[in-house]
Amino acid sequence: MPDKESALFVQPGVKAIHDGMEPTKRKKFVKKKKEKQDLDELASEVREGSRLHLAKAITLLESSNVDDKVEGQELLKKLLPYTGNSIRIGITGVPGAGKSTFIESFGKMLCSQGHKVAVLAIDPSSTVTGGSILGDKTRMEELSREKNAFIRPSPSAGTLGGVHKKTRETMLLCEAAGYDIILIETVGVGQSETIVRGMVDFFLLLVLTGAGDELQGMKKGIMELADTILVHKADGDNIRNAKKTAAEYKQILHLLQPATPGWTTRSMTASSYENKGLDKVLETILEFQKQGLENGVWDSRRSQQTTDWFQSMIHDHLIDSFYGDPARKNQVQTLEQQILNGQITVAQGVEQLFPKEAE
Ligand SMILES: Nc1nc2c(ncn2[C@@H]2O[C@H](COP(=O)(O)OP(=O)(O)OP(=O)(O)O)[C@@H](O)[C@H]2O)c(=O)[nH]1
Ligand SMILES: [Mg+2]
Repeated sequence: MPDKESALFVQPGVKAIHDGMEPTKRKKFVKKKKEKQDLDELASEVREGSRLHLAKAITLLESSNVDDKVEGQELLKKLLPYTGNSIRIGITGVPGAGKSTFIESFGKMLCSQGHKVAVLAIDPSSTVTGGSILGDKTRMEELSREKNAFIRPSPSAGTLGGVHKKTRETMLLCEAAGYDIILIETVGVGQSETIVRGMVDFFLLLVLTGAGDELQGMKKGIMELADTILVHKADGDNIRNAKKTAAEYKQILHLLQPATPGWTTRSMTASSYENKGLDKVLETILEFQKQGLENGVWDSRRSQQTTDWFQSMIHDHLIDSFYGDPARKNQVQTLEQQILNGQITVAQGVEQLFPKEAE
């Protein structure tokens, strides 16, 4: 042993914890029981119609945090028995067609008749810019003051597919909260209207006058998604033109495939500024619902939509789990190069990714 004075001398330690204090057990992270109760509480607050709690619940479902995701789904499961009791209406049209203004006027009319109205939006631009709904919030100012209205901006993050999933879940929460009319606004560009068609009962297409050329240019595909085409801004000098345009649409609609079996797509005019024609729109929607419930189209469409939703989530999950593995990504890149170099065929590349189980 080196001399005590030597720098190499090591003082023999004391047999105790470093500071001589009693050791304390490290607390393991215990998930609080309380959270489960909170979820029940949140569910019942949502059901009682608290807008604050509804917003909280939606935020939970939109969260990308792993724990939140589990809780969000648990909450949704609790509320599932109370969903489905609304009329889900999709509203589309080119930018500036007046969708938000229509929703404001139509929503106010519905509230005044005792309905509870939830407004959601799928806005492809907001997934990029982070929210053009800001303008809508001011545009729907009067509706947002109604105690029977709930306006939720579109989730601003994620892919269109992700936004669509969140909007569906939000819709279910709103139903559990007692909203009997759900209005979903989407801009009539890109794929968003197909996505919205896949989650609503009734699809309304807002168009403007100017007929002729515009009508020619209008994508047949969008018209074939609509249950009603509404020539909007039918006020002032525009009334005559709007009526003419509506008649022209009617002619064209005869030649198209209807969006809903057994329902002839209607064409009508309205003005949100003057609150004209809005009652007719509601009347049409109610007639559509009545007919759909009678002939079974209403329920079968909803079942189909849920099945499609499930399938598309499986699809998303497969893609995510496949590309989520960095080794996979590298392998794909290497194979891609080999394919481009002519070393292997495309089919061989795929086979290497998914080798057949040995028999
Ligand atoms: N004359 C007339 N103008 C209207 C009517 N409704 C809306 N507008 C006007 O049309 C413009 C566009 O209205 P918005 O409600 O923002 O249209 P939008 O379709 O929601 O537009 P985006 O959300 O940008 O796609 C605004 O300047 C409105 O004031 C209407 O009934 N009559
Ligand atoms: Mg708008």
